[in-house]
Amino acid sequence: MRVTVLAGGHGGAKFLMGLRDRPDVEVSAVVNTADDLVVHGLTVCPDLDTVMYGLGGGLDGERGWGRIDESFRANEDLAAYGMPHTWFGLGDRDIATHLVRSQMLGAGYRLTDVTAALAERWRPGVTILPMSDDRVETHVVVADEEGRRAIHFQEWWVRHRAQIPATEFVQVGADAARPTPEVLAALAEADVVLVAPSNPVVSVGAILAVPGIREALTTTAAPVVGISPLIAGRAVRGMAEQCLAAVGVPCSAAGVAAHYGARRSEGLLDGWLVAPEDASVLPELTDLGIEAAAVPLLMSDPGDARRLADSALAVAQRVRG
Ligand code: FO1
Repeated sequence: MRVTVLAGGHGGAKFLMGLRDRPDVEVSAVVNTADDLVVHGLTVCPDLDTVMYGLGGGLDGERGWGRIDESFRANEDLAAYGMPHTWFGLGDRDIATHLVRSQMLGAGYRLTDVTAALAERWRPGVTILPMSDDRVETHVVVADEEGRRAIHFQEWWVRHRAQIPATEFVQVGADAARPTPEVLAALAEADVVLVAPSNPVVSVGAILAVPGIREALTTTAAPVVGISPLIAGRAVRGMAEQCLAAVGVPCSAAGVAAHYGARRSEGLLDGWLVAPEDASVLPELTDLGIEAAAVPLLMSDPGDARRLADSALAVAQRVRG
C-alpha cells in the first residue's frame, strides 16, 4: 500500500517511524521546507533534517532537532568572531549535513536530489520529498515596541521563543513556488494520504501554500486522513497554540479539522483522529462530513507510533468503504 504523508518536523518524524515499520506500506513523506534558512552561508532545512535524522537514528530525541552526540564548538567560535545569528545553534555534526547540502545546491542539484543523496547515508526507510525545490520561507509579522515588522520564522521561534505576538505568517516565495514532480506523483499515486500531527499553520499550512498541492489533495482518489496535533487544546510540542491564535483558528482538535475543511466542502479531510480527551467532538466532525475516531495520540515510544499509524490507516479504510 502506497501511503503519502504531509509532515513537518518532530511530530512528523515520530509518526513516520510508526508507519515505516508496517511491512505492507511504502511511505513517501512530503516535508515542509518553509522553516529553511540560510545562515553563515549554509542552507539549513530543519524539518527535512529532523525527519531524516529521526528515521535514520541520528536525531537528538531530547532536543527534538539536530544530531545526537552533538557539540557546538564551531557555533561558539562563530559567536566569538561576533558573527550574527549565532542564536540559531548549529551543531558541529549537523554542519556536515549543511556543508554537503550547500555544496550540492551550489553545483545545481535540486533540493529533492540533495535530500535523496543525504538519505543514502541515513537510510530512513521512507522517501523524503521536499514540498518544493523552490525557496519558500515562513516569515512572521510581529508587533512590539520596535513597531510592526516581519522576521524569519526561526528568529521568532528560536531567538524570541515565540514570545512576541505574531499577527500573520507569510510564506515568502510560495506564489512563485511549484510542487516537485515527485510530490505531485506521490499525491496522485497514493492509496492513502495522511496529514501528520504537525503544526497546522507553519508546517502543514506551508505545504498547502505551495500552488498545486491543495488542488492535488482535493483531486486525489486516495482518502485523506489527518491526526490532530492538539490534545485537549494543547500542543504536544512546539508552537502550534501560538500559531493558531495568531491566525484566529480555535485551538482545538475540532478547530483544526474545520480549518483544514472536509473534502465534501472543498476542504482537505475525509478523516480525522482526535485524542480520547476530545471524544466529545466526534459528532461535530461527523456533521462536517469527516469520518472521525478517538484514539491515543501521544507517541511516547515506537509502539505508540505504530498503533497511531494503524489507527489512521483503519480510518482511511473506513472512508474507502
Ligand atoms: N531550535 C531551537 O530551539 N534552538 C536552536 O538553536 C535550534 C537550532 C537548529 C539548528 C538546525 C536545525 O535543523 C534545527 C534547529 N532548531 C533549533 C529547531 C528548529 O527551530 C525547529 O526544528 C523547526 O524549525 C521548528 O519545528
